[in-house]
Formats: sequence, C-alpha cells, structure tokens
Amino acid sequence: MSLLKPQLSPEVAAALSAGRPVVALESTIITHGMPYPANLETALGVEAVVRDNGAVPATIAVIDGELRAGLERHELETLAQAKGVVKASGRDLAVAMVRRQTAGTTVSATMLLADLAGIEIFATGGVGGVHRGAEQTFDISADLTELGRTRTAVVCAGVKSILDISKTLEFLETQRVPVIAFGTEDFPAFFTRQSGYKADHRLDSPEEIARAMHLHHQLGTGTGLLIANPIPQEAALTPDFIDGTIADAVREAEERGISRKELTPFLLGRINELSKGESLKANIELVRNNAKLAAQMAVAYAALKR
Ligand code: PSU
Repeated sequence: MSLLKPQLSPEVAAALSAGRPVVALESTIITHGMPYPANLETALGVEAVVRDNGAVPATIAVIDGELRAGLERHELETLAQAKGVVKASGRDLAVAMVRRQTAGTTVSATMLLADLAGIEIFATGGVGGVHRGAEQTFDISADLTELGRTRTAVVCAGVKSILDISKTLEFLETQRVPVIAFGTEDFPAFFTRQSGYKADHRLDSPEEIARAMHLHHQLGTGTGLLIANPIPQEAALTPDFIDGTIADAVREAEERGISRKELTPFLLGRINELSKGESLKANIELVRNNAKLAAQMAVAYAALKR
C-alpha cells in the first residue's frame, strides 16, 4: 500500500527535492497552545528564525481535510483565529480528512506527517508526556509512543512540570528514544533550565547532534530522537514562581474534572492567566530558541547526507 504524502508548499517541495535543509513546525501550539495574537506573532517569528539560520520552515496542519506541509501567511492568519479547530494527534488525522476538518497537529501528528513528507527535523516548544497521576488515569501523551515509532528528531525545551517528568523519561527509555540535552547534563523543564533529572546524553554542537541522528537512523532503530534545549537563561522563570503556579493549575483541573485531550490546553491557558502572561513570554522565547537549534541541525544534517 502506498503511503499518503502531505501537500507541500512550492518552497518546501523545492527545498526537499534539492536536498536543502527543512524544519517542520507544529500547529497545535497555534490553535490550542497560545492565545491570539501571540500565537500568530510566534508562528511568523519562528518561521523567520528558521530562515535566518539557513533552513526552510514547513508548518504542518490539516486545512479543510487536506494534509499540508508549508503554509502561506494568510493560512497562518486564518488558523490563528479559527474557532472550533480540532486538536489532532496521529490517530485523528484520517477522520479529520474524511470530515474535511481543519486541525492543529500535535507533536505526534506533526512527526508522522513530517516523516511522510520526508522532513527529518522538527522544532516545537514542549512535548506531551506522562501526566501526573497517570497511575490512576493512564493519561500518557501519544507524542511518546510516536517518538517510539517514527524517525523524526524533535527539538523541545524539555518537559513541563504539569507532567510527571520522571515517568516521562522512563517511558521514553522503554520506547527506545534517546534523550539528548544540548550543552548541559540536565534535562530541562520548559520554563526552567533544570528539572532535577539528568538527560541520558549531552552533546554540545548542532553538528554533533546531526551526526548522532544520522548514525541512529543508520543503525535501523526506527525511533525518533528527543533533543532537549534549555530555555535561554535570560528568559527562564524561577522555579519558586512557576512551580506554585503550575500546582495551582493542576489542582484546578482536578477539581473541575478536566481530562484527556482538553487537559494540556487548559493547563497552558490557566498557567498563562495565573502567571499574568509571564509563562507566555517564556514560551515564545523558548520556541524561537528551539527553532534556531533545529535549523542549525538541519543545515549540518543536509551537509552530512550530501
Ligand atoms: N506543551 C506545550 N505547548 C503545547 C503542547 C504541549 O507547552 O502547545 C501541545 C503539543 O502540540 C503537544 C500536545 O503535542 O500539546 C500534547 O497534548 P496531549 O498532552 O493531550 O497529548
């Protein structure tokens, strides 16, 4: 059976066929992760960072039932303001296509579509993980199982403490996903540069990470790689400030019975309100920082494959 391919923008198609570096970007961050207009400004800003660092950005989404890689500016503008948009992980894509829905793609769906398009590196803010209390709820993001079966390198700023970080790292180990911290021994916790847990590996340059990716695939592992890039020092929040805010948001979600796919967007929105916008500012900076590293990795990786 032949596999589907997302529809590529002309720019992305040209870059891929010439072997030039391309970086995939997700769209749930636009549709469910940030409020308008910060979501649009961030999406446009992140694309610019990718370009400034020598790669072509390919924002991935489902538009009116069509799988897409590479959106035009007017499409990003529409997506950023659209109401009732679906949040699609990989398993939701087929139904979204049949129902001609517009969907923001999560990390799991974006990894899958990037792989089908032939894009090997993807930048985001945070990946989903094992939620706190998962021993009761079983709430484990499909992002983690996708990392265990799809060969995409995902650059993120670690995992937020809305999640159980220790269990998330355990689950990634079971899924055979290497966790590589950039320039540090510590696994970062999204808003802060340290989580209290070590990453499995440390590499110090985009070139080294690109070589590790190449070898990982040549070994036939079949899994993705998680690259954890700590938030820049000047944008990082202090643990005392953000940990209390996160705990309040988690408690509120429990009291209101919010669960499943609504949980992550609720927590992100509530943390932004409770932190008076500080978390959103940090979020924007770390996504830009990840886009820069991903683009530098893509440049080095394209040179290796030549
Ligand atoms: N974490 C963030 N921002 C986000 C998300 C996670 O800091 O926007 C989004 C990503 O798209 C991720 C998804 O793939 O939430 C995970 O959702 P869930 O926990 O329901 O699997």
